[in-house]
Amino acid sequence: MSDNKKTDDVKKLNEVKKTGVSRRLLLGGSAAAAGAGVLALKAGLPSTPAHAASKTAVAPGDLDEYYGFWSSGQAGEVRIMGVPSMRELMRIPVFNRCSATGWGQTNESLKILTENMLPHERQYWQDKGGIPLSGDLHHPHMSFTNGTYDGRYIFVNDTANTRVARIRCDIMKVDKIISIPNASGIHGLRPQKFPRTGYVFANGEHRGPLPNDGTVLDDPKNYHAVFTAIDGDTMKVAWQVMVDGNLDNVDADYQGKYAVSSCYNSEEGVNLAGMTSSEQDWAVVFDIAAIEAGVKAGDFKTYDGGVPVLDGRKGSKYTIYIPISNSPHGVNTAPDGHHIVVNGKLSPTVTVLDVRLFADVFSGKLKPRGCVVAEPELGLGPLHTAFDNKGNAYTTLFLDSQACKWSIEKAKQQYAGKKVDPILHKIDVHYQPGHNHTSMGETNKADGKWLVSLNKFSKDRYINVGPLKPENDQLIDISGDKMKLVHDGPTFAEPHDCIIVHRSVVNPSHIYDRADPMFDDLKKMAKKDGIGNLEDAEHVIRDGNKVRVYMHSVAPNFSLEKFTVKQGDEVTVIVTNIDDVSDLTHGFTLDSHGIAFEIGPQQSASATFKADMPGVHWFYCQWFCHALHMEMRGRMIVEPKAT
Ligand code: RUQ
Ligand code: CUA
Repeated sequence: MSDNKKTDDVKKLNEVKKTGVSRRLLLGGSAAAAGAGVLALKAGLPSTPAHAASKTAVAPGDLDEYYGFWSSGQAGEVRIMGVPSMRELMRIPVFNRCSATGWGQTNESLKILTENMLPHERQYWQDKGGIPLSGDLHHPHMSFTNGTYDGRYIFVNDTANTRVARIRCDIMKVDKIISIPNASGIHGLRPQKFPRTGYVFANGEHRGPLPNDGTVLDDPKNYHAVFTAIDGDTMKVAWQVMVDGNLDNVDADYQGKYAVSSCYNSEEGVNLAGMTSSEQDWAVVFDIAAIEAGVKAGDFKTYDGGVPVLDGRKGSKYTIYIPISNSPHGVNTAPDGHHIVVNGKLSPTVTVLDVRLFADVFSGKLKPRGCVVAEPELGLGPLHTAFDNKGNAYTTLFLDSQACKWSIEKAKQQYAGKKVDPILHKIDVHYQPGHNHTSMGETNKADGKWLVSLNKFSKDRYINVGPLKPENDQLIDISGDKMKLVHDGPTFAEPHDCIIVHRSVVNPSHIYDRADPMFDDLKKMAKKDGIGNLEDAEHVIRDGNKVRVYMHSVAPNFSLEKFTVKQGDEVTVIVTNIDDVSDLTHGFTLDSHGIAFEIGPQQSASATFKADMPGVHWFYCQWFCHALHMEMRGRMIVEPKAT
């Protein structure tokens, strides 16, 4: 580098410091191009916060301000999006099998997928030859500390197989999956917001017999839905509460005292005195301290899994049932910390509860509906509500295909008898929105910049791709008085829900940490095989008809260019990527054996298979890692069985 060039770069860096434009713009670009980039960004990116949200285009080389964590419904994975660009950045396999990363196939992922299975699931898994169960992932939510995201974990539910999984945000991979006993169809899921997560609350949507062992069959009167609190640190079920009705969605308060679930009841007149109407549905409030005291006092039964199940049916001291009109759906706590919105679904209204009044309902001082402080009529099919930092709420109207912005305060005034209209603005979305979400909107750091509407139908918004159409995720600028639709983004099946997290909260690592406990099993195995260090392993260890093949990868080589086994051997290949450069991922694919997995920088991964075909089988690196990537391969030689 010439001295002149150096001085130029220093000048530019100083300018960047002043303008706040990313240093990355300068790397690799010519002086002129970089200078022009700085000017263009200066012109196009007003720095006042009031206008910041109107800039939707994220220029090449520039970074998004938010991470979006998107569920993928029946595709079973989580997707990381950039907001506001709406670019898909990464996929995190969870309840699916992933051909790119080897999820559902490496020994490490199989352990996570299977170690906490319930016995019947394990049986089913084995009967299917170890193929991962399908998944239906609806609700991704980050762990909280003091009412806002803390960047540790994302928790997700699987409605299809009654599971809850946890994603480590430092490496963006799943580290725990548990099956929830005694419940069916884990649907609504939210972490405790305060003081921290803490509990992860999960709703069992379907009602079933307890225990579900064949003693009760076609007798729906004896079916129950079960609410579950999972310890987010240990990923063990802490306790469960049996309720009346079917549970749908859930949210937690900002005080750490309550969880609130929407609850619809298809039953008529089940064992409940004082029920005013057979069609009446509820919001159920769970008193966390009372439940914990009940567990301590032994006021529970155990069924599957030995976890305490408390009786929280109507009239119990653990719950209150607040009557809500027909079939409520989403439950959303406002960032003001006091209001909880229960969305009417079949009713055109949303019901606003005030958390501060719950204690009086529990004590009997107030009637259950005494904690209702507003019930505005918004339009047809209100499903979910999101919030800004100015006291406004944004509700999806499924049947009207609209987003409705309304004022919580005005809705309260209207409920108190004043003649005001709480609705501030409506816009069309395309089409039939389910969930919506605002930037940081489920935390006490809601910032009122962006709203995403997750629409279930795209219909005519994209060129036709056949009978199965994508869903349509729309980005709406909410920084002004009026909502402004600024982006359409197609998505594959089927983002039910998302969260939008400021990037300052999330700090993933670039490479794996060799000291990470995730490698402990492999280290132990290597040690047993007399190998001191996975990193410099080039070993083929025979143990009866089991063979363990240790190698490392370093661009563009595997440390073993061939290894030899016998037909019928059970072979485990363990690869450690000793490259320590960001983005230098290798892979191990074994031809015609269904084996392919990712090995990130400084990661170890392994897979086990049967070498039942005699002959020569090539293995190769499937991530383009180097100019000589194509040459990064080797041979497995399988000697035929002696006849
Ligand atoms: S629910 S479309 Cu599965 Cu989140 Cu409301
Ligand atoms: Cu290593 Cu391609």
